[in-house]
Amino acid sequence: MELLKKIEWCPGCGNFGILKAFSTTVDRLENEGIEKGRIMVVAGIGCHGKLPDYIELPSFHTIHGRVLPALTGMKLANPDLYPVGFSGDGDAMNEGLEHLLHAAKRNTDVTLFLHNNGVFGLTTGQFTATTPRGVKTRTTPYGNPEEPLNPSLIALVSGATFVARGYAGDMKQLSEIMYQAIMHRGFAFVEILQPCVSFNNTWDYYRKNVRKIKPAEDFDTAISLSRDLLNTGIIYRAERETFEEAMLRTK
Ligand SMILES: Cc1ncc(C[n+]2csc(CCOP(=O)(O)OP(=O)(O)O)c2C)c(N)n1
Ligand code: SF4
Ligand SMILES: [Mg+2]
Repeated sequence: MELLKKIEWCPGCGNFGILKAFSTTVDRLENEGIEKGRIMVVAGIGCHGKLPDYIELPSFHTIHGRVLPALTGMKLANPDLYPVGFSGDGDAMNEGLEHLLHAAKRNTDVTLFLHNNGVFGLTTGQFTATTPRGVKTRTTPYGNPEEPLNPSLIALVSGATFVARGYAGDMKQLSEIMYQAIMHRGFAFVEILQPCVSFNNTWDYYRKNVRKIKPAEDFDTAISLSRDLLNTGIIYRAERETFEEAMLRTK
């Protein structure tokens, strides 16, 4: 897929890998007969939120933390769509955390990609709910005193029927995860480990430490796989009636 205009992310940002993996996924979906007009993109506010500016797909830039309500509305209004959201750790785990819990609980048939860089990037590096303990940021100059939230674990225990963790430095694996997530029937949640070169540069750490896992065969194993923040791959998938199916059935 053609990229639309000059990209404004900092050189070396992990978002480049996410964009590349997604554009490969869209090409694959198109080759398999899913027209581009059916893939609807929604982005939150933050550096991640610029992603739709660089791809040729119908898109909607929503307010901070509200990617999931927009995706849910789109799917309800037109079940033929494949609504795909891009959110940040601040966007999804601070401002919009409640929406993640409810989308997972409902099993709404949309996909959410969470760019987890452990900081509020666009606003120049304040700590977020996923910043690891001890990390120094603009707002935690002596080190973050709080334990971080684990997005994949939260999605899992809230009822998401597809949970995966990808890494911006492994576009091949990430693109395969993205494809599987978009094709999944039900709520698909993908946390993406995304180095922010300017405010939380985790490239070296991830390069040395991320590992690949195979999907868990049961829920308890999925819980323990998701607890290790360096495990990447599809963690869990299950079948359950979706929110839209339940809504249309009860109409
Ligand atoms: C309700 C609200 N609160 C705060 C802001 C200011 N704000 C804009 S972008 C941003 C940081 C976004 O961080 P994250 O979601 O992690 O995305 P990143 O920039 O790291 O990709 C914040 C706090 C806002 N726009 N709206
Ligand atoms: S501030 Fe961080 S997340 Fe934002 S574009 Fe730069 S490197 Fe990427
Ligand atoms: Mg962030």
